[in-house]
Amino acid sequence: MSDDNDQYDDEEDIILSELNNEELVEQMHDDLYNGLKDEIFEGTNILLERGWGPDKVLAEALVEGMRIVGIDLRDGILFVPEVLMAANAMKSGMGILRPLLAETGAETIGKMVIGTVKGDIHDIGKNLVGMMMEGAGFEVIDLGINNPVENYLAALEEHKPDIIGMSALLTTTMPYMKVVIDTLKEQGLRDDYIVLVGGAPLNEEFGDAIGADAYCRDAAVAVEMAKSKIAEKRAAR
Ligand code: B1M
Repeated sequence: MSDDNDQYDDEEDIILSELNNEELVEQMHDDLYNGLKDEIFEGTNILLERGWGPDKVLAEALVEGMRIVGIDLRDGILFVPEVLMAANAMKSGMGILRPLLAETGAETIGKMVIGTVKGDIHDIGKNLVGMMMEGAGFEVIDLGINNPVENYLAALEEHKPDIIGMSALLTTTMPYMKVVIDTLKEQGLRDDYIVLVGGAPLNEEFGDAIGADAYCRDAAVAVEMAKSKIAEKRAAR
């Protein structure tokens, strides 16, 4: 067997369960980078078995790994197909964490319709927000990706939520959030709902400028904001 093959065998021989937590998290960042779905699934389970909370696994192993992927995509080191594989790998870990995060919520404290806006197919952050909201006791109706304003309107009619959540990851799609808010205003519906927006390219100033109730930096902020805005609204009634 050649040296090259020996090296390959060494790489194949990593046994995730034999790594300590720090090594395992680092390995998971690499596995996420390389789009290794099964390894992410296994690593997620190992960390949970070792007593890590689902929120810690999510933040330290998955979200941090995805942040590294994002930097290399930006710098032209990774390309879309590789990033898609990384996103798929992340989803295999999220599939395990979703019910665990949801378990902590006792009763429904409000209802949210959430979707990624028209032209945008990024859904990892939105899904995280949905999971964390479910975990906090909200009922979440997920509209998926690429939603024109009609989808939001139909969902409001059907589900009568307290909150509309919109996600956008592209500078080219974030202005569409204003289209949705303006349509709500035109139809006299704006004040019936709390509108929360989020996504990496947004900021608080943008949220204010388009007339949202709040910009949410991350999923944890989304949960806190949802709770406080609902409490405010109920107190005002
Ligand atoms: Co895209 N992509 N992508 N991508 N992608 C970004 C966003 C980008 C910043 C990468 C880069 O250049 N560094 C860049 C946007 C640049 C810009 O607009 N200025 C970019 C680009 C350019 C593109 C394409 C145009 C690439 C191309 O085709 N040339 C293309 C666009 C397709 C389209 O949408 N029409 C594209 C495609 C893709 C993939 C399909 C390959 C894949 C998406 C897979 C999927 O989502 N299923 C992908 C990915 C994975 C990324 C990066 C690497 C990671 C995004 C992510 O999942 N982050 C991203 C780089 C980056 O952001 N670092 C990038 C992890 C996630 C947990 O964070 O989504 O920010 P985030 O969500 C957070 C908060 O923002 C907040 O809470 C979440 C959890 O804490 N939040 C909300 C989000 N939504 C919220 C909603 C709320 C509240 C809070 O409502 C209440």
